[in-house]
Amino acid sequence: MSGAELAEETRTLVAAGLARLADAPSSAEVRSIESELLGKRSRLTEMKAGMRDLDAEDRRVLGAALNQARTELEAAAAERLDHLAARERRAVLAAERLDLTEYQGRASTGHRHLVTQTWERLEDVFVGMGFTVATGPEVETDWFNFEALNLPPSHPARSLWDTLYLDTTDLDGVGDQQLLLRTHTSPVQVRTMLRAVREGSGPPIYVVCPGRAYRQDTADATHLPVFHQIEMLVIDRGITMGDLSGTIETFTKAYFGQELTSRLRPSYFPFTEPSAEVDISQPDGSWLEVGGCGMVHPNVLRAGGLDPEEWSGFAFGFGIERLTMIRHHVTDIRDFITNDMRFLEQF
Ligand code: FA5
Repeated sequence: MSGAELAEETRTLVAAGLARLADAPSSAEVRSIESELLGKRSRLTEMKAGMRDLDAEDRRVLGAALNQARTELEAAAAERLDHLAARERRAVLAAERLDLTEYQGRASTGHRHLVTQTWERLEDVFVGMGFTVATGPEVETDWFNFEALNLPPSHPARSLWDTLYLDTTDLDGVGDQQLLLRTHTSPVQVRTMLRAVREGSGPPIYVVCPGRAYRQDTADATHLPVFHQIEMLVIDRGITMGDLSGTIETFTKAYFGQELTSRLRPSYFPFTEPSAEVDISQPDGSWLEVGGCGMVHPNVLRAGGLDPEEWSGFAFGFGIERLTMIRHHVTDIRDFITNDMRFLEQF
């Protein structure tokens, strides 16, 4: 074959190669076409090797054609690789794209968080039952959180609450008071008694105290390190355990409806005697613990400035998140704090 004929063949090979490269669906395919066309065993390499048998003029014509073929095919392969890389990048970006317009045009007023809604509903239910609402600080003294609740410093039951203590060494004016983040809303019991005595407004005392509590608990399906409780305190003359269980059952029906019921399981809290754990029935027949309760211990009445011979009372402390979980069939308490709109919008 003459140099001109061979050069013609290179142009046919290049045209076919360019068409295949333009359609190659992936970068792997581009590389395989490239090696098929330009590699050691390709027709173009074979032609190059055969050049030594040609005369000078044919060799020049074929040499130029082979150079041209290699340049064109390599450029086309590089261009196709660039194109595919850009397309893959676009696909990744499209897959990771967040559609922020999803929330455009919707009512943007928002609404109260489900736990806040429960907090407010609970206040409504208890106010409807004749209670007033009291509050206390989230940063507490060791005395209110523990000692006044019949838990002196060395009491082993302190380990029931994994407490977050505050380092007060650099806080002028605090003195040697040990400050902590309250582990429950029970310190409000003693604060309320002392205030009632100081102001001459009671007893009788019928209050509920909702608020935040803190523990070194690791988050799991039923625990958070920061959560909410609602405390109830009743102090009057001749209060019995029957009043306590009756109040809890009245509350259960008022808050959850007639079909749910409560039960008390004997338990231990240093600030109540006797003490019980409160469970509420679930629609599937199981029971979920929502809090603790009991008759106010005489030492707690004394810390609150009241005479245990004259006054008696009961108290309970419920987890607000747990009550919310039962009422709204939430199975993982962590859903309350992850701020996933798909969860929040349901309530
Ligand atoms: C108390 O905190 C007692 N102060 C309750 C009490 C009050 C007893 C008055 C007697 C008289 P306890 O540690 O069991 O008890 O917590 C009460 C409820 O708070 C639990 O049943 C649960 O509903 C809720 N709770 C406790 N820890 C967590 C937590 N880490 N995350 C979410 N809820 C919690």
